[in-house]
Amino acid sequence: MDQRQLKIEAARAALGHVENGMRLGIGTGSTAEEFVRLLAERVADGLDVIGVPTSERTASLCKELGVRLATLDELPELDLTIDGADELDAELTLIKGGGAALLREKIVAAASTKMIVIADKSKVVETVGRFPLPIEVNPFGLAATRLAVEKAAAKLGLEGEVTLREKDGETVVTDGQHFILDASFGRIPDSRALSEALHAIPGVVEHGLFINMATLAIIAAPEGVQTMT
Ligand code: ABF
Repeated sequence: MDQRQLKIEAARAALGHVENGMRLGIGTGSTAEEFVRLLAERVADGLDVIGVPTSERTASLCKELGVRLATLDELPELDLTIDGADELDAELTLIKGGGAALLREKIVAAASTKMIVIADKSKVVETVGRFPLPIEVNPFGLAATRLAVEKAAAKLGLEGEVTLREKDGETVVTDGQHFILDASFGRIPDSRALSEALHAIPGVVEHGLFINMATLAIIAAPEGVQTMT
């Protein structure tokens, strides 16, 4: 079974948690997109749900496939968010933001009663941090913010390169018009301490550590689909 098929299996299992009438947060990334495709098939068959997308990219796909959307201002309380992740551990601490949508993903997840993470097994790690931690920052004072991030991490014994994300030679700009710093600190044993330290830096808008937000993870592996709570 290839990786795309695993993503589809995780997405299919998550669809089993979607009920008629639900207000859904809809994630970003290739796994979340498989979920949108399957959801759209169910919508075409009469399932009545309304979605709040976590990115412009997801909004476009939903519109193209006929999934009804609202803004988070129109629907400030959601029943369930289904989203992918770059990494997760056994406590359901996540690293997200590889797709540069972490701010909206976190706002939408925080507005949801439940959050289901869908992923293939390659994303499960013992301790998060193999995947560089995305940190969304305000463009103003970028150099000062980067320095502050490095110093805050060093106090926690974390060191590594903190690089400005670029794509095709251009700085990546998020849907919220911010930049992304990718921090290669390696394993992050105390994610809560790092989260607090990053939140204390004024130029940091948000970071990709999602702690105590996911209520269930659906993990697809060649041997079958498993859940983690
Ligand atoms: C979003 O998409 C992100 O938070 C995460 O960065 C990424 C995972 O993408 P994929 O499903 O393509 O691996 O969920």
